[in-house]
Amino acid sequence: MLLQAKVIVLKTKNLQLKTKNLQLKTKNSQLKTKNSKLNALAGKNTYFISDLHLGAKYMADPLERERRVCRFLDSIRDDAAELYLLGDILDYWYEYKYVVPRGYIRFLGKLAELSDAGVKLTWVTGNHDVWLFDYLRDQLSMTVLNGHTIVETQGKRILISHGDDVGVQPAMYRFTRWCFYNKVCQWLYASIHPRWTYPIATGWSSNNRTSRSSDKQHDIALNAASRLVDFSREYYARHPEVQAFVYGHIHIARIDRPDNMPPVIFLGEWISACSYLVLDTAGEFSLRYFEKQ
Ligand SMILES: [Mn+2]
Repeated sequence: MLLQAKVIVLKTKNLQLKTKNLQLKTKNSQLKTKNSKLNALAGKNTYFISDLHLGAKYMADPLERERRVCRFLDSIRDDAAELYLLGDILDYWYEYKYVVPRGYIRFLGKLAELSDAGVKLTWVTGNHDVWLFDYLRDQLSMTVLNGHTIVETQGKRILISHGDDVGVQPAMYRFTRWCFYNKVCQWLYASIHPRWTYPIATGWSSNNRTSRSSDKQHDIALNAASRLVDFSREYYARHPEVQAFVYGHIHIARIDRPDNMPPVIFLGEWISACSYLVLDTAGEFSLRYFEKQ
């Protein structure tokens, strides 16, 4: 009897040891994967783009623009550790529970390729691509952020935002933005057939861009830029650990270096200029233009 009990105890102990061994092996292989991912990212740059407005009706050749964006993504694939998409990437997008809008095939495929190649993707929603929920997030294994966030990349702490959620904004704009992000409003909107909402949303988006003269648009953008610099200054006073501010939204490509504070960077747009920002491994920012003509 005693011998039998001893055998059982020994068998159980053996089983426990085997389980522990298996757990250690799994942990080891997880660490190896993590390590190899980190090694693959070492020595690579961080890229930022915004305001591609893909699919916008007012673009002369939306498909050509999408192809150009794909050529850009190809060009950074082997050199990018991270890619930040700071909003208004798609001119209109609404993810329903069971279906998603048509279009953007090449672009989304290219993002999937980058993601599979190990490039870390982060998408901050803008005022045109608010309704990005779990579909693209899961399909592209990316992080989706709503509103301004501090991120750390290349050893730098950076505040990123599309630019529509910070600084002084008109009350009407703040109210519209609140509705856009409100779960009840989203549920009500999603319950209307896209046959009705799609033309209204895309028509509104295009009207916003084409109803004002380019001079007027430029004035509005310059005002918005100075409000964003003011916001950054105030934010930096409360959070001195921030080392840069990066915004989209205003369609101006510029690096501001105000006195006694970190740089404030505006990413520009891809309707005509095709600008993007690179943060290299030395921690230097540079604004560049893709296929500049
Ligand atoms: Mn915007």
